[in-house]
Amino acid sequence: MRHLIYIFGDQLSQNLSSLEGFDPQKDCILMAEVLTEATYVKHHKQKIALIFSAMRHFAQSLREKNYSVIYKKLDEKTHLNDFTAVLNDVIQTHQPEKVILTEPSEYRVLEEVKLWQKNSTPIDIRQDHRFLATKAQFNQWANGRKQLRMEYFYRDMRRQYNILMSGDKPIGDQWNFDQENRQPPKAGLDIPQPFSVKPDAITHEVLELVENKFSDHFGSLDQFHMATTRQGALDALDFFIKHNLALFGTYQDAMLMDEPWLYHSHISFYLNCGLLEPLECIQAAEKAYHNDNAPINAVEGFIRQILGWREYIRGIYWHMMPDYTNLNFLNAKNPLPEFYWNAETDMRCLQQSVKQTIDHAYAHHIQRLMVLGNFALLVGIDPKYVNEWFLIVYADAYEWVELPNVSGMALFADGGVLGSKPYAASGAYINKMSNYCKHCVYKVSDKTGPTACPFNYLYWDFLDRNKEVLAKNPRMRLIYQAYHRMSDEKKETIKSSAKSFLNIIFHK
Ligand code: FAD
Ligand code: DLZ
Ligand code: SF4
Repeated sequence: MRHLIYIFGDQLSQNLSSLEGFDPQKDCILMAEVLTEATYVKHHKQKIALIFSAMRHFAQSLREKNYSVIYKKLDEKTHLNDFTAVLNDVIQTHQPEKVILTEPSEYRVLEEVKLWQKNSTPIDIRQDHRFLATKAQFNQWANGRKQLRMEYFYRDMRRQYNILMSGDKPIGDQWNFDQENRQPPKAGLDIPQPFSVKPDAITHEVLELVENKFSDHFGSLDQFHMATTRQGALDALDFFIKHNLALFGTYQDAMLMDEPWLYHSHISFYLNCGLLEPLECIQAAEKAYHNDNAPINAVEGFIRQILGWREYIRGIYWHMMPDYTNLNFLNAKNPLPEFYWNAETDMRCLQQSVKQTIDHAYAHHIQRLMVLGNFALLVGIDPKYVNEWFLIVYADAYEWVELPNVSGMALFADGGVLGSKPYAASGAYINKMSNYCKHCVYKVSDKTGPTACPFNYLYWDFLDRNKEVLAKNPRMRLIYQAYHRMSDEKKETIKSSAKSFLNIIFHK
């Protein structure tokens, strides 16, 4: 054997850098389902099912091109537990001249792979061209800047890839159309049924394997309907462009009872495991704009998520690792309340967000940020528990994208690297953007006391608890001025409502 190409479960693309120069006569691909990856956290069952089924389908598509593939299934008797054991075993049997791989997306796995450089078989670790900004490019942009604001990074990316540009100006003379976006939901919205794929024989086999081997993992497999092939993922993208893109921007932040999908794209699962590439998603949206199939506010809003946020988040991750995992700027120490696992809470917004996470391994951005993340921020849950939860429960979760979103965006654990102030909000925000409060036992209009929405007093209690570090932040000045204007009596009532509530959820 000449080259052995090791392909990981989130690298399911035939355009992968490690496949450049592949010679089917001389080279071979290695893929393996390994227990360590499936259990380093107890991933949602649907996440494991997606990855294993997509890996098996990908291997099949390679074999259809007459590529030789060594594929280790988890349920084979001879299967080995981790990437290193699998690689060493295959090297011993097949004696390749060289091992080639595309760099892993996560720090943890890159560290493991670096140890392979000590083997006698040479190893070629190539850059991952699926991302649109290289790590070096991001570092160059970030170094020497006081603030790493996504907006400026995004503008550079628009120019670099000539996306929604008219010469050197943004189309519509604005980089950002958010004043037209982020509307509250209206009654009677016509929300399309989500794109869904009926499991085929390969997926059925994987679903059975996951149910048997990972029965104690979070989540349910009952409603699994994800695409697990390249064609399926392209169909999902096409479905979004046709049915949801036009209203994506307008209702990007809206939340509705029993409506998990709304007008979002639901493509992060596919982007993050390699079944879709970011540039093709961006170009599909841009084309819809030029063909008058979607307005600029929707198209720009969607493109910003992928060309801006996704690349920026990945850049921050590699710029800040390994220290980023341990940051806890607000010194939050509380455990994760049980309802994050079972949805058993009277707080309707949290109950809905957790319930759909159990059912679909999916929640949209505002549910993650302003409901689940906001609550964890306000009550001071230790970032290590919050990160672990987010890494477990979403089918699109890999540390490179989960960690900056959780520690940086939701928890302000990085003290302002990613956001200039915490995304803390009271019940008023959730009430404005959803119909959850109408279906809740708590009253969003009440500020304190047993019937009041907990987000209301927890918000002020959070500001009070963290005033030493947050009051200095210029973007928090107005809110602290409002807090200082409150009477001592009101502050005491807030504190006592918060204390009773926290005592109950943390069993003190
Ligand atoms: P859409 O709303 O349709 O957006 C389109 C695409 O833009 C997404 O598919 C995604 O690829 C990209 N995108 C949008 N926002 C972000 C962002 N902040 N960071 C990176 N990409 C973005 N995204 C993940 O892919 N994996 C995670 O583990 C993850 N964890 C998150 C945790 C928290 C606390 C928060 C606040 C956000 C997290 N996000 C994560 C970002 C975002 O919520 C999801 O990408 C999005 O909800 C996926 O659903 P969608 O495909 O329908 O996205
Ligand atoms: C997420 C995941 C899971 C559950 N299982 C596997 C696996 O068995 N084999 C594999 O190659 N990849 C898996 N993955 C995806 C990896 O965790 C992902 O490729 C790493 O995060 C790369 O850094
Ligand atoms: Fe959530 Fe408060 Fe609204 Fe209830 S009232 S749904 S707890 S924001």
